[in-house]
Amino acid sequence: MPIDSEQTVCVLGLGYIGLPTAALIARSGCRVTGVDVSQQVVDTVNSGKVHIEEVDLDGLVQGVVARGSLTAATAPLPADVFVIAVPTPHDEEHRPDIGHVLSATRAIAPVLKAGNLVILESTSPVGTTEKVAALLAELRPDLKVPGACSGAADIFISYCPERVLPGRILVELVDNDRCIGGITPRCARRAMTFYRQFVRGACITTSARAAEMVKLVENSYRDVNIAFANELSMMAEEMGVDVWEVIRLANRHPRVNILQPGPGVGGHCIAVDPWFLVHGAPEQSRLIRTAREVNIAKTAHVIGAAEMLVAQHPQVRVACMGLAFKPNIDDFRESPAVDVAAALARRFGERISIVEPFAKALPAEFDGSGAKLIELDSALASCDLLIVLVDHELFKSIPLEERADKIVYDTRGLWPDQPAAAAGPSLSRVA
Ligand code: SAJ
Repeated sequence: MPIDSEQTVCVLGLGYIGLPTAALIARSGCRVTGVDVSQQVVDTVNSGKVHIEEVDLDGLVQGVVARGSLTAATAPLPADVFVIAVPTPHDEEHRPDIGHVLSATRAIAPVLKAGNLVILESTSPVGTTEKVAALLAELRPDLKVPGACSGAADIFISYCPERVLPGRILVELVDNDRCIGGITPRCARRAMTFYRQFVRGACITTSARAAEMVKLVENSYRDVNIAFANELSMMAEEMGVDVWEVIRLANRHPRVNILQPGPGVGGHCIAVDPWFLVHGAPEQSRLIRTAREVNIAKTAHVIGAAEMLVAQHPQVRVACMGLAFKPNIDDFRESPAVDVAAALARRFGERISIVEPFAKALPAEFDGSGAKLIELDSALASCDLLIVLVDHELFKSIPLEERADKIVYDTRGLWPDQPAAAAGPSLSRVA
């Protein structure tokens, strides 16, 4: 479905969501300006290149830039549609910071015209879209802004969160259902018309506040369920039971589907978004807050257990297997695997080696520690204690004969056939 070729779109924020979104809309036949505060990002995109790793994104961006459908700039130009996809971080006390959303709103205010559609896509605390509307009403008293005027408004303002999985972003941006919340029902319908032009999934309208909460609920749901698995893993370790077997067997019940324990929850969404909900209703969000605390505690638990194991085997070289925040990707930010491996490297220095097939060099957390990045084959040859932190396919495929006599602390349940007898303390294969 090609977009109306006259339609112009301005996407603010050229990060993991903004750039793929801008490129997809451009591919659909629209003229897109991608806006980013970083001149370096703007120059990279304008040269047809990408500054982030995502499957097939490089070819797509190269094509739409070459055709002139996507251009990057450091400030917004007048357009029919503005899509805000900037980061919403939180401070040390987990208070959400919508400063970038408000800056982007200030940046588009001078170029807004009657008939324009403004869409917020950034994960945001409930009520943020209303704040965007209030700010626009303040900055542009000449425009009738929805929610701040009586009768038909001059512009449309909606909230539509992305829900794509890193590594599948281009597929999921098109195929996933979209939940579209308007400041008014008219705003939601206008945004739905826009998304229907390049989304194959269902587009469902609601209020802006509900759509904001939907996004936060999705990631909190996953966080709570991972916390359940992580809590089970610590309980099973205490009781001397193999948690992987317990989960495998419990999941044979037709209505039970327990997720997998690990060294904690990483990434930029699941470990962050629940705090937005907790902050919005602190008294009522006991379960969600506790789940966050359980998942944070799991990383500390793994660090303690791994340190104990390494200390108990003073002559043995140690390999930490994986640094990414989840399998088969090269993203090492917000990764519990990095937290665990870096803690070991700081304490045990040169005894620690890191195997990470997706890394060319160790991240800054390892600077000065003495730990080294080594190939899998040299780790298997030189290290007798393996600490599995990421379930990369490459690690899964290591046959039993290459690891049967190793001591293994497997935080991901990667090798169910690992003989427990080879493990020394009760930690082996217990996450
Ligand atoms: N994890 C476990 N056990 C599991 C599943 C995951 O420990 O059984 C860990 C992973 O190892 C990782 C973390 O959770 O450290 C998060 O990984 P993920 O694959 O669950 O999710 P993300 O962060 O890559 O993407 C999530 C997705 N949200 C949901 O699945 C509800 C994605 O659809 C969202 O678009 C994305 O957050 C986002 O941008 O909000």
